[in-house]
Amino acid sequence: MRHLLCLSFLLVCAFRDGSSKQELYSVQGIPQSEVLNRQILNEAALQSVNKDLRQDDCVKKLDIMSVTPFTFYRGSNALYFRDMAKQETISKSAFYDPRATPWIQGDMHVLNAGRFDNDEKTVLFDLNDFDEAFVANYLYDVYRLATSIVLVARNNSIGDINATACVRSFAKAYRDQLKNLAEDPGAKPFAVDYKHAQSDLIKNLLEDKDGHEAMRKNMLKKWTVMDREKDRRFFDTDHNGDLEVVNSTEGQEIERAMVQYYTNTVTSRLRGNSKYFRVEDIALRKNAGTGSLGTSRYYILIAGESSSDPNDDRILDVKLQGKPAIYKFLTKEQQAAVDDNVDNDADRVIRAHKSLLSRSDDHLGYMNIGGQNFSVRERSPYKKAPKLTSNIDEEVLQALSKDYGVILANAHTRASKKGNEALLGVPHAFPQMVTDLTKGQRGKFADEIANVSLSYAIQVDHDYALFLNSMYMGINRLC
Ligand SMILES: *[C@@H]1O[C@H](CO)[C@@H](O)[C@H](O)[C@H]1NC(C)=O
Ligand SMILES: *[C@@H]1O[C@H](CO)[C@@H](O)[C@H](O)[C@H]1NC(C)=O
Ligand SMILES: *[C@@H]1O[C@H](CO)[C@@H](O)[C@H](O)[C@H]1NC(C)=O
Ligand SMILES: *[C@@H]1O[C@H](CO)[C@@H](O)[C@H](O)[C@H]1NC(C)=O
Ligand SMILES: CC(=O)N[C@H]1CO[C@H](CO)[C@@H](O)[C@@H]1O
Repeated sequence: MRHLLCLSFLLVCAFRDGSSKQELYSVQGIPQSEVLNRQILNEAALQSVNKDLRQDDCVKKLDIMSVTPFTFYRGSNALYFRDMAKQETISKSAFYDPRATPWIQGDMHVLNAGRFDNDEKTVLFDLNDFDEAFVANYLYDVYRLATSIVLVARNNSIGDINATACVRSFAKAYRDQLKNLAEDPGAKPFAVDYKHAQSDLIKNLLEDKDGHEAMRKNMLKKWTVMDREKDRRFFDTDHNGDLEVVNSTEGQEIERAMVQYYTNTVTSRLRGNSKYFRVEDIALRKNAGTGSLGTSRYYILIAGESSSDPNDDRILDVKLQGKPAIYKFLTKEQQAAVDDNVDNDADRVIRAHKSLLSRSDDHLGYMNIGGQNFSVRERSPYKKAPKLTSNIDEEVLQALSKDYGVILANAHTRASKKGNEALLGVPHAFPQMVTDLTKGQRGKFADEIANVSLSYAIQVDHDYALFLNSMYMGINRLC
C-alpha cells in the first residue's frame, strides 16, 4: 500500500503549466488495479467521515465537493492527514522539529480565513474556523494552505509555474514574519485589519463602508423578521431555506443549556449576564459549510446589550463538535496533551479559537445539548469570505499569498504564547524555533513548500477524478 501511495503522490517529476484533465479510470503511470485500490481507500475514509450524516445532507455535501478539485479538497481533510502520515511528509521535512507544535488550525486552506469583526469592533481578516484545530506540527497548516493556493491558481487558469511562485511568496512571508517576531522586540502578532493588509483583495474586503449598525441590521434582515409591534425579532424560518424550526422539547432543552453556557463557560465580561443572553428565538441552521455540511448546528437569537432594541440582537452560532481529522494520526501522548486539558471537543475548539486569535469574540463558550457538546460563537455581521473563483491573476494571488503567510505566522505565534505551554507543552519560543530551523535557508524553505504543495495539488486532482468516479458508481460508496 505504501508503495502505491508513494507512486501516486510522486507522479510529479517536472512542473506542468496549465492543468490537464485526468481521464476517469486512469491515472497516468499507475496500473489500473492500484488506481482502483486508492479509490476504495478514499471511499472508506470519506464514508467514515460521513457516517453520522443524514442521507440528504450527505448527498448535498458530495454535490458541493464535486464542483472543482478545490471544493473536493475542502471536504476531504481526512485524506490529507492520512496521506501526510503515510508519506511521513512532515517528519521527513528538512524543517521538521518535534517541538514546533503550536495550536494549529487543522484544516488550513484559503477559505478558512475571512472577514469578521472582533470584540473591539475592529474589522479583520483572519482565521475563522477552529473545528479541526489541535496541538501539532506547524507544517501541517503550512503545507495544507500552500496546496490550497495551487488549487485556487489552477481554478483561475494560472499555470503551475506561477502558482508555485505564489506559494514561495507565501512561504517566505510566513518565515519572514516569524523572524520579525523572534528578533524585533517591537514586533507583535498583529491582526490583519485595513491598515495591515497588503493585498488589494483583502483591503477592499476590509473597507468598512457601511458601519456597524447598518451591517448588523443587514444581517438581522437576512435571518430574522420583526413581529407586528416591531419590538421583537424571530428567525425567518418561513422564507430562509437555511433555517428550520426546532420543536418545543428541543427548544426547552437548549434554553436550559444556554444558562449553563453563559454562567460556566463564557470567560469574558459577558459571563453570567442573563439579560444579554435572553433567548429570543432558536432555529436549526442547515446547509452550512463544506466539510462540516450536515453537522448539527443551531442559531440562537439573543437580546444583546439592550433588551428593548431589536436591532442590537445577536446571533449565536452553536455547532456540534467531535474529534478532528488529525486525531487518529497522532500518538496517544499527543492526543492526551490536549484531551487532558480540555473539558470536551467543543471546549477544544473554543480554546484553539482563543489561542490562535486575540480578543476575537466575547461570546465564546460551549453548551451541552442532549449529551453532546456544542461550541458557541457569535455570528459576525461582517462575516464574508474572499471571492477566489474569478478575477484572480498571478499578481493578485501573489499579494494574497503574502498576506496569508503573515496571517498564519501571527496565528501560530499567538497560539504558542506563554501561558499556553504550561497547559499543552507548547514552546512559547515558536517564532525563534522556526527562525533557527530556516536560518540561511529561506529559499530552500520556500522550495520545499512549493514542491510538496504542487505534488499534493496534483494528487488532489487525481483523487477528485476518483471521487467523481465513486459518485457515478453510486453515492452509497461515500454516504
Ligand atoms: C473555478 O471554480 C468555480 C466554482 O467553484 C467553477 O464554477 C469553475 O468552473 C472553476 N474554473 C476552473 C477553470 O476550474
Ligand atoms: C423534537 O426534535 C427532536 C430533534 O429533531 C426529535 O428528536 C424529537 O423527536 C422531536 N420531538 C417532538 C415531540 O416532535
Ligand atoms: C461533553 O462534555 C462533558 C464535560 O463537559 C464530558 O463529560 C462528556 O463526555 C462530553 N460528551 C461527549 C459526547 O463528548
Ligand atoms: C524540488 O523539486 C525539484 C525538482 O524535482 C528538485 O530539484 C529540488 O531539489 C526539490 N527541492 C526541495 C527543497 O525538495
Ligand atoms: C503574470 C506573470 O508574472 N506571469 C509569469 C508566469 O510565469 C512565466 C514563466 O516563468 C513568466 O514568464 C510570466 O511572467
